[in-house]
Amino acid sequence: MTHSRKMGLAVAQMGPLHLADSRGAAVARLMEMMREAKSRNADLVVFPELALTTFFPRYWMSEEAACDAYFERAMPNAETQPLFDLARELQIGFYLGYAELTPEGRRFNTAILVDKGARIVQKYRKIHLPGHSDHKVDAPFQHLEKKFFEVGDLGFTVADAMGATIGMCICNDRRWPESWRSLSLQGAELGLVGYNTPSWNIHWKEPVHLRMHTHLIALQASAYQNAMWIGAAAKCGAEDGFHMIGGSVIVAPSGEIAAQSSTEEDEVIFANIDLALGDTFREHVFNFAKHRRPEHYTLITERTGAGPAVKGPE
Ligand code: ING
Repeated sequence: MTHSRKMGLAVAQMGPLHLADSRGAAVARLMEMMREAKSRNADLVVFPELALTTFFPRYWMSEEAACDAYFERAMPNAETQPLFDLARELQIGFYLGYAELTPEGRRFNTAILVDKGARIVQKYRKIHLPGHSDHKVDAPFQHLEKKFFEVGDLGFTVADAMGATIGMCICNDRRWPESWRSLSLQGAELGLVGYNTPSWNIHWKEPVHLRMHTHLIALQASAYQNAMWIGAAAKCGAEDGFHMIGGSVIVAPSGEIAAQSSTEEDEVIFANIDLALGDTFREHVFNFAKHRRPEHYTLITERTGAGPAVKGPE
């Protein structure tokens, strides 16, 4: 075991943000949790995906209407500057998810990593966009991420900040092993992810407990298979009646859950993580350089959907 490399990691879970809630109200709640995270001696606090507004892709509207109501044209901006100022005052870094409208008019589901000096050190734009772009008029709600967002164009990247090599992804990305492996192949030892996960499946009668089950196994498996700590922050509870799961967690490189939320409200969870724990897994069982065989993995990047069987040697 290498010498310990401790870091205070907080995950700030948000309860519902309703249509009627202003960005100012959202930021005030984020600031309150940032203060609590600091009081727990956190170096970094993870906020959810789309943390400034309700999960608006559940509603059918034009892209223009969505942009006017839910997208940020700059970051920081007037509403979020107080959060950046507080981060600098408290000397704490943070991950923040929000809807990004670029000066060129492009729309992304975005997350940023901000360091203790309130400098944006990394930006990530969501690559795996779930849902649909058509209006499902008979569905109880929509999931229009494919309508409102472009596929992220920044790839999966890592940054060295707060004493760790940190990778980011967003929500549905956490269900795809390619996301986390792309980060761990760059040395990420801590992965951050915000999410908004409806508890109700509009496609088939999925038992509701499975939403939590698949959420947790995706994160626990990914942390273990990539020898990384993962901090995952939910926005959850019933937003204007539309329920989303909680289950914010801090997962260790062993795959064990080090901390988990127990409410569907604003709740800060914390763990004093030892980044050195991942070193052991990277040195032995997941020593990529020693054990991986990419020459046998080509299907993973050659194919998008499943295709015909690859015949073995006759
Ligand atoms: N939400 C959900 C998520 O991946 C989803 C969508 C839920 C897809 C369950 C598949 C299964 O957690 C977002 N925002 O991606």
